[in-house]
Amino acid sequence: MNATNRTFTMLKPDAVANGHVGAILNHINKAGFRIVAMKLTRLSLAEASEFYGVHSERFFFGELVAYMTSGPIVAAILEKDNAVADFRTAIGATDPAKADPGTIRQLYAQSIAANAVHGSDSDENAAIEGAFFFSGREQF
Ligand code: 3AN
Repeated sequence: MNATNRTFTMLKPDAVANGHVGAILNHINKAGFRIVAMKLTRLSLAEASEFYGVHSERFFFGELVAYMTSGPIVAAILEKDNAVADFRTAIGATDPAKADPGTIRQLYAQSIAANAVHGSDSDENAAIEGAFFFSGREQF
């Protein structure tokens, strides 16, 4: 299957710390995504700064990097037809207060920074972000 059918996600430190990993993975599977690769890991400051480099000029960059390095995360590559767009729908708006009912962020997120999950915003970024965490032989 080619890259247009894959997206990349992270279950963020709040989701892991609050014990929501199982529920969120269940939600992801029930929404029709297959887990292609997955690991529990923790980002260093350098890794988080590189991963979020596109946001380096935004006012919230320091907070974002500090937050994303504050505890373990679950990184995963997901596969489904129309994966990037369908996963953005499944997670809901960046601000959980604005996320549609039944979305992952509405159900499990705390705030704009601690918003439970990351989802790639394009096929190109899905491929870049997946490769940031996983080699080809770690993808099933
Ligand atoms: P999304 O993750 O929905 O694509 P982006 O790309 O606008 O959202 O933002 C990237 C990440 O930066 C978000 N997931 C969020 O955790 C964080 N973020 C966005 N806006 C803010 C903000 N105003 N304050 C703190 N963190 C923010």
